[in-house]
Amino acid sequence: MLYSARSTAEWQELDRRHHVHPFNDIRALNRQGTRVINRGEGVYVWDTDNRKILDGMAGLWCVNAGYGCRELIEAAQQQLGELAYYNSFFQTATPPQIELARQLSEITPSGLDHFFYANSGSEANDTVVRLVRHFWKLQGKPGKKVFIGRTLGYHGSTLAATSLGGMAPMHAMGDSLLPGFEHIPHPHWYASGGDLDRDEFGLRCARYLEEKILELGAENVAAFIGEPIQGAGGVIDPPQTYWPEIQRICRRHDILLVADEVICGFGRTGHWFGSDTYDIQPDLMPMAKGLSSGYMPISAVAFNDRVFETLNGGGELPHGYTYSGHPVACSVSIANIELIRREGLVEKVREESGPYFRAGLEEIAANHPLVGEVRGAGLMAGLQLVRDKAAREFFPAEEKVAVRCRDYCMENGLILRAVGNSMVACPPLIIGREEIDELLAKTRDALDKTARDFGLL
Ligand code: PXG
Repeated sequence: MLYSARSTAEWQELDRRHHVHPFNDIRALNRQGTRVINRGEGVYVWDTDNRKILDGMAGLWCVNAGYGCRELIEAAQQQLGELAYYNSFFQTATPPQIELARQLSEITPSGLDHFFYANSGSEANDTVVRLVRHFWKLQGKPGKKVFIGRTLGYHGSTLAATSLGGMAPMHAMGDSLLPGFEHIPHPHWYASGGDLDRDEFGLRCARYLEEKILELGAENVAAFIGEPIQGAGGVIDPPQTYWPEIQRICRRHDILLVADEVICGFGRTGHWFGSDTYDIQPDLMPMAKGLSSGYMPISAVAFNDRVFETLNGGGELPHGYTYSGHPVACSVSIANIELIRREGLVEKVREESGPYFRAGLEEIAANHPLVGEVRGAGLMAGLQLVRDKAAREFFPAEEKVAVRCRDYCMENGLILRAVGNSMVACPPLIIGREEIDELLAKTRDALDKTARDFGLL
């Protein structure tokens, strides 16, 4: 095995000294010591103490094909041997770039047939911001610049992506909220629905968009961006009334609609894209993560004809990255899409594993004092932890109830995420029934231990 000569303690010490971790309280992490992961197979990863852990988060919402997938590995090896790199800047292209775009046009919602490549979800969303503003200028409406996103939306960590997102601590860090970005409330019915039923609440939340557009003036608004289901915000699945109304409002005011598919894309919700699950017809669609199952960094933005033709008529497009459409990442993505198709993973998630997983979570929730709500679609789920189910009373943030539960999961050999007061799960799409059973049993045990700690059991 590569790099296996050091002990866990040695890795931890070097990590402390030299490696700055993203999204961490670094001092707290250093006190505790990093868990060093060095192997993966199927839905499991192993750490340097040889502990086997069920990865209920598919890495970071991305390893949809599972670990150790031969054909993805071989696609990378073969492409590295044939042509490790070439750019697409100077009237050149590579076959994997072209073939991947062709295959994407077959699986993305109809009308989205043109693709620009980048290397991460953040870069895809920066691309959206630059190209959408460019689009409106070319349309003769240079005033249309403002982007409207949502609270608890997550679109990445570059400056523009941070601004599109609605994560307050990220905005606060180094004044990262750029001018020209606005946010409306996210549609979490269980937390904020009050006396409205789910569908009424969905309409209410969508109409915040219209109010915001009227406040700003439609002549100043470029686009609305939203994840079909908000992932990093805690798997917030909107009421069925929400997206149709958002779409109607965007069309009515000639605002571009951007569906951020970085998490929802490539089968996660039981359809190829979250936009299929919610019947959204976006103008632009950023995607990443599941595009290559996380095996290589790659992202893309899909455009419809209107956006594409307008950009085409605009002379030189002064935008791009050295690694836009990296041939190795494109080859791996092609192999990944072929695998998803051949194995029928999207249909499996929709008809078998997704409903089985959901039924298991619903059963836990029905009998557990700590779980107020199950959210999500397909193999993407959020469990809302509550202090009092009947009164729908939440825990105060400082009690860190979900972090406690997450730590019990890890003691059980299961990785789940804690987001606010919710537990979040997003296992590889190849997960089988027995592995789902294991995930559910370990989750239930961790919930029991947490409930005992908080006096609920
Ligand atoms: N859009 C969405 C919807 C995402 O979930 C990004 C864009 C940015 O992608 P990159 O590749 O630039 O990271 C994401 C990323 C979490 C967590 O804690 C989620 C993400 C990234 C890091 C942490 O849930 N999602």
